Amino acid sequence: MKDDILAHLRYSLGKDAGHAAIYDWRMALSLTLRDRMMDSWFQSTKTSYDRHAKRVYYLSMEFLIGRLVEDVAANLGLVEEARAAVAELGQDYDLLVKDEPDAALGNGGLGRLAACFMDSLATLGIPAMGYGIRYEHGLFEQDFVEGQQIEKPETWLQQRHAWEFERPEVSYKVGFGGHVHHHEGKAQWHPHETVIATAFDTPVVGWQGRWGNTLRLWSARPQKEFDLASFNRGDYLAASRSEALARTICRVLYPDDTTESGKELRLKQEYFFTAASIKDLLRRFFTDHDDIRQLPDAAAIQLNDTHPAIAGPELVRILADEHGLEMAEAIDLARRCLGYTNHTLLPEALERWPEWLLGRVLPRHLEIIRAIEAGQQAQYPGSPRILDHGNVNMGELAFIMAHKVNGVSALHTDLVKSTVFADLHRIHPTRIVNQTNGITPRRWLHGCNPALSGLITREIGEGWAADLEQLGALRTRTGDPDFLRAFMAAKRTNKERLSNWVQDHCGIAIDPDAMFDVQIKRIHEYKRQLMNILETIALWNEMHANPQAGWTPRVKIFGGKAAPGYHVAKEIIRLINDVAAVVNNDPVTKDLLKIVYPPNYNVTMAELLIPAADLSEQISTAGKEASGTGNMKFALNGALTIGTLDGANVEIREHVGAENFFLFGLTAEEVIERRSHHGYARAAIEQSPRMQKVLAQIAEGRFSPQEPGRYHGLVGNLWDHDHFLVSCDFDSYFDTQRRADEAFKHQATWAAMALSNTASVGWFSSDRTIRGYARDIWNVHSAIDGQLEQSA
Ligand code: GPQ
Repeated sequence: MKDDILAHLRYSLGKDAGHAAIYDWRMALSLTLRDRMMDSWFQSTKTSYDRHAKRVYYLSMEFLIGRLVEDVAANLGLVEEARAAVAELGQDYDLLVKDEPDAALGNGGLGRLAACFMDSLATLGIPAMGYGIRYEHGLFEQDFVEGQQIEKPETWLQQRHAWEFERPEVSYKVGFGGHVHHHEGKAQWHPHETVIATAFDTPVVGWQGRWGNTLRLWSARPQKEFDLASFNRGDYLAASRSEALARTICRVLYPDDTTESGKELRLKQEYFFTAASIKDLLRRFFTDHDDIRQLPDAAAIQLNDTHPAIAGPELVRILADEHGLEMAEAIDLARRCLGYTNHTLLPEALERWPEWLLGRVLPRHLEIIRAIEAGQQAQYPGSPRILDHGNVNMGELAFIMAHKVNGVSALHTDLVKSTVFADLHRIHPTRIVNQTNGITPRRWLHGCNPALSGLITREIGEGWAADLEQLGALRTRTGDPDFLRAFMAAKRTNKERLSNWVQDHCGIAIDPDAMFDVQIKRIHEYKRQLMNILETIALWNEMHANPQAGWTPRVKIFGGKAAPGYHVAKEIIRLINDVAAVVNNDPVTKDLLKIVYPPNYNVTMAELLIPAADLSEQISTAGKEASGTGNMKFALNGALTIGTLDGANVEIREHVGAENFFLFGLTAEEVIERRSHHGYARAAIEQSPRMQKVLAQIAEGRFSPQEPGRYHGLVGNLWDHDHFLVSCDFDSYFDTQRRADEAFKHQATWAAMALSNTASVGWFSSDRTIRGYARDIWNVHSAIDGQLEQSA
């Protein structure tokens, strides 16, 4: 490996060892590791072709990948060898790892789920391809200036991306606008503008390198580079006009998470990558088929939310307009290929496009959507409408065009059936299925937590990384004091690692013996970071008034970004930072409470924080969090959850046992009921002196003395509206936190509870999730023997 690294340094980077920068060494190492994936990757492709295997096509606007060096090295079993080779070359392996940009081509849970799925598909040996967009700029970089979020462009592609292969020969035209020509019952779309989609492939090799799939991200380039005639005339702007759309389409990831933004460019992004992906999979299909009617036997196309929902009409367009199928047959055939995953019930997140806009950008698709609508209405009179009040409802479109629709946790799927898609569910009672989310144990335990995974492997062997339910064997160790001590020693190692990092990056000294209480996720009102910071203030008040009362010292850790246009979320960020500035400087509570909010939370930061957490905050208003996946990562790494009966919390609690989970708050049903009471928030606050005091302090400017009125709006909204019922759950949350304090004082019992979590959440592996999709939705098989036989 040493020789290979040196060869790459010389021949791929053009440097000799004496002149190489960290970047060069990191690239040389990455390219060396990438080489090691090739045999398995080629072999997998060949096997898929030889067997005419059905493939999964996972269409997603987001893949939140993070760094890859360690991930790839671990999957290939090359970590030790790589570390040694780099050391022999006089370089620091850990520094090289840290030099890699964090690929943030996603916002949050939805994008990270797609990345975990890619890992599991490869580990399970399921022939699959992920399709997405190669954004030039991923999710913005967050900074805090005077406590306020500032967004800066992210620049991961300013350096060469080590893992990808550009495929100029894999290019397709994608059209926009123009008109439709109808002649003798045939329709032909003549787009006004065309861009070229070019593939960039990243190999994704699963555990132990047994199988490799491809993540194919599309980049746009202009059809005509530039207009030489205009250029020669000296009209430089006109010369590059055709470039503008292409350059813009892949420029940046939309930073809205579970909030719709409705911009024309976003629609173009969605169609751009969907159209290129469909063309690509059809080209592959026709290499070994000649009858388009066999497509459902060869391709399972999964829509990650409605973002690629235009795949339905696009496939119908190709089948009808280019292959001459009757509209009804085209719709039916397309449906047999398509599955749709719903990730939210929040009404503001359900995509709707104005009909005029969709018709202008995709005129033929609008006609096809009308035909789909007409077919649905003819067969099921009174069916919910796709086209409605001048809008195109992408949820209804995706539902009607999919043979299976899934929710992402048991509760969420029930709510999908009883609320957003209740009427469609009555018409199609077998279409909705549940697939509870999962996480890859390779990144989220093996990779991020060497201390704990080393201990586990010594205890039960290394099979758990590909069969996470083996962790169940650890349940017998919850009564073994020696093992519990070792388990807590691993946690302690991770807490020290984090404490050092917090000192270096935030300048705050935190005590590894304190309880590390962590809430990391996008900032959103329904996730209730606001309730967390209110509880922190209440705790501080009581600690300050009575510092000798035997408190459990705490470090409250926050991480997360707000969508740039989401005003309330940004106020919450500022409040957390304002409160931190006051609390962290209080000499009375200095050994009892600290608040840490490092800017720019991302996958890499999660890998540092999660292994060090004692308490995992999963406190969304019941019925609002579709699943959550951070909740699973924390439990796997031995944190206890404080949480509501929401999303996958419900199933996590069933697995780990009610006695190992700090439950509080209203249920989803109670939330709905409570909302029907006029003035529920005011009534709740009036019954809570503790909350009243906190709200008064904020409103009086205790945390913003330079601008006492800064949070009038935020506080006023809690009294008068409080749509997410912070007021109603506050007291029960506070009391439950104090139960957690008590439990933490008894470290031996805490250790047993924490270990019960690690031992009991093997079911939340994304391998289990993918087996479920393979069986219930895709009807695909593993090319590695025995891989799908484990329980799904
Ligand atoms: N989710 Cl609709 C996102 O991260 N972005 C989105 O745009 C939508 C959903 C999340 C959802 O909030 C979490 O509860 C899920 O665990 C996650 O998707 C994956 O299903």
